[in-house]
Amino acid sequence: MHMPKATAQPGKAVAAKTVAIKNFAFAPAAVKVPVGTTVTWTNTDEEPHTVSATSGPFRSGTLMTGATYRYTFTKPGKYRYLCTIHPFMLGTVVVTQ
Ligand SMILES: [Cu+2]
Repeated sequence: MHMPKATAQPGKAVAAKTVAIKNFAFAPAAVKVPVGTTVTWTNTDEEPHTVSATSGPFRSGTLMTGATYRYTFTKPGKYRYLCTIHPFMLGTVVVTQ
């Protein structure tokens, strides 16, 4: 059986600086931005979520419906993050030089 690939593969970073939080997922789940970019997350769900780096510098606190969180990436690297309320929600920001 040949299954179609999911459109939002966490490993495939797309160029974007806005991330929606919807249906208990980050969309897109992986983004790639140049250093110095401010990334904005917006919670469009009815549930609260967080944007929390797994071993890194940013931590949004609880985002209620409609709330946004912004973080400016000043160092290149790969930043993994999750929602601490729903730890199955995973995302990645790749920051290029
Ligand atoms: Cu969540």
